[in-house]
Amino acid sequence: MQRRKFLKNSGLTAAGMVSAPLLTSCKNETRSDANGKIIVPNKPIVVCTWDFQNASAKAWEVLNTGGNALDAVEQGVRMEEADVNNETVGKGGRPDRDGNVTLDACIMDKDGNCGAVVYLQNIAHPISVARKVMEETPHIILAGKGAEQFAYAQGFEKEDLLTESTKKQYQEWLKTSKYETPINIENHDTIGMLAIDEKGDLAGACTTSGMAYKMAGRVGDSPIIGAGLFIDNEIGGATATGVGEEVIRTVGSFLIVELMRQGKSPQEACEEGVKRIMKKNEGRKDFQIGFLAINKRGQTGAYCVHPGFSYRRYDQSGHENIESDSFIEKT
Ligand code: SD4
Repeated sequence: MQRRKFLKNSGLTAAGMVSAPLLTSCKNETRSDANGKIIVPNKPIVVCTWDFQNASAKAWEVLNTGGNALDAVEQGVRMEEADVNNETVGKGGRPDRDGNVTLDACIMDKDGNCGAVVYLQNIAHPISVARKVMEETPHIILAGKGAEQFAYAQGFEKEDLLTESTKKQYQEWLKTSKYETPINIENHDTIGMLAIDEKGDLAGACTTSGMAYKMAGRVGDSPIIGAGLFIDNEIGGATATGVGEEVIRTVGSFLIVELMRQGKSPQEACEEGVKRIMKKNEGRKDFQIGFLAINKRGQTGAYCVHPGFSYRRYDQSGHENIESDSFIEKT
């Protein structure tokens, strides 16, 4: 049902959107593809992993007032980094097995510029530090203490990221100290966000506290360009959530963008991405991966291993939470 709804919506034309409540003043230019078929890009548009309403609304606000995609994704995901009730991203994220909250994030723009921070401590907004790495340094990834020092030099404040709630949960966890990768943590998890602005340019951001109770020093897919996030302004973008080790093994987001380059729709590309992972893990059902993709025309798609993953989409027609189809069927 959800899938059909998605397919129907992905075919919306600009004319079909005119009566929608969130209509913007932007003009969707009409172009044709190689076969002469008329293309009406759906823009601006923003999508994010899971049902992060506040984050996507913030990004939409930026896009809907003429802001660019890069600012939209940064401002959008910052909402989740700041929300202490979200225990998988930013401040209030669950710690590693030593009790330290270590954050990973990356950002990528229309020109292929990118920045990332890994194993960052004491800073609530890793996405903004990642953007600074992209814009203010000759590097792409800064890690650990170096990233933290760089953040202070850029004016970021030191903050304790552990909350009463996550401290309590950690103390409880210590009783068994068992590392598990639960499926659909809290039903909202790492946030990956993809946007196309009024000019038709893409950007993406991904930010997380990683897998709870991971080994000290562990870095997942989320800050790795090509794994947790990839943007190609000619083709589209993709982002991932779930067990990062599996996403890295297939360079998931890059794979999905390349599959779209070869002509697959975002939906088909996400499905193929998950299938590649499952092929390497035959018989395993103990982990979740969710992929989300958008193409240059503003068509979107998502696919996951276990039922339960969804994504929120904001465009001129309004906004909705779209349930993703899954490799393992709903029972
Ligand atoms: C990671 N992909 O660190 C992230 C975390 C995540 O469900 O998305 N968890 O592997």
